[in-house]
Amino acid sequence: MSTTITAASLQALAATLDNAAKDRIEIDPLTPQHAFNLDQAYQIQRASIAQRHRRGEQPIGIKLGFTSRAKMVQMGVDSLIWGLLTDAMLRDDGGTVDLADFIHPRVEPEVCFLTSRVIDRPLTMLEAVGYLAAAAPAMEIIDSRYRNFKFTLEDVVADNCSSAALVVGAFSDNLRELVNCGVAMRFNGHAVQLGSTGAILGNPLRSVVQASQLLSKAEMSLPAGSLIMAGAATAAEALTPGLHVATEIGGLGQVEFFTAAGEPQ
Ligand code: OOG
Ligand code: MG
Repeated sequence: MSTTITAASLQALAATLDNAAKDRIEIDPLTPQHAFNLDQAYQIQRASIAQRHRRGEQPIGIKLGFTSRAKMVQMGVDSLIWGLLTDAMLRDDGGTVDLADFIHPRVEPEVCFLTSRVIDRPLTMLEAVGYLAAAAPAMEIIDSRYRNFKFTLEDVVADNCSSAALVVGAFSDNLRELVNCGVAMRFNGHAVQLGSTGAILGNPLRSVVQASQLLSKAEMSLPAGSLIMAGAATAAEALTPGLHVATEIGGLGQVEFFTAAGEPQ
């Protein structure tokens, strides 16, 4: 896409997305009005996360998106994407998630890695395990700022890949046997999504390899002790009040939360 969008416009779009997330107000997709390319979409994403950092939020890691066919098919987007996580997005395992924090939240089952060393170059599959301390069952709550969760690749990247919140279960050092583990996400005890960790790029460790390549291309590094959300193993499910939401991953255990409909602030 050829474009003449200015740095000032990129900043303005970042502010629009940051405000939409902060005030929980859905907006129309940006690309029909503003022609920006994928590189510029990442610039908008970085600028909108910089606003969060200015408000005191701390970086905690990164997330990958569209690492499974199930998600690509659900959202109609077929490229791997990545976004930035902050501490304000963390919710407690076993705790209550207030749906008033979101516009139209959905939940998806993921694997979360904890890094043990700084990642500052592209890693191979063989090297990846050596950069990780642990893995945990996790869920991501996504909340596109765009009306009806409808967006182009550039739109969703600018919107920090729909990141809204994450719940991470207990970490274990079982890193080598994650290739084909059963994944079950349940609402009030009923399975709503069933799948396998193999749906995540064939092996969720491949998300770490991909993350290292994306970081390197962006000339960024990831400190030791960071989280890497590997991407959803299945399609996402809409959240409603009064749910007990649990995800069980074979070999990693369970992560859970409850939903409540609080009053919007
Ligand atoms: C974009 C985020 C995709 C994943 O795990 O695939 C994602 C979206 O679905 O709105 O987080
Ligand atoms: Mg996700």
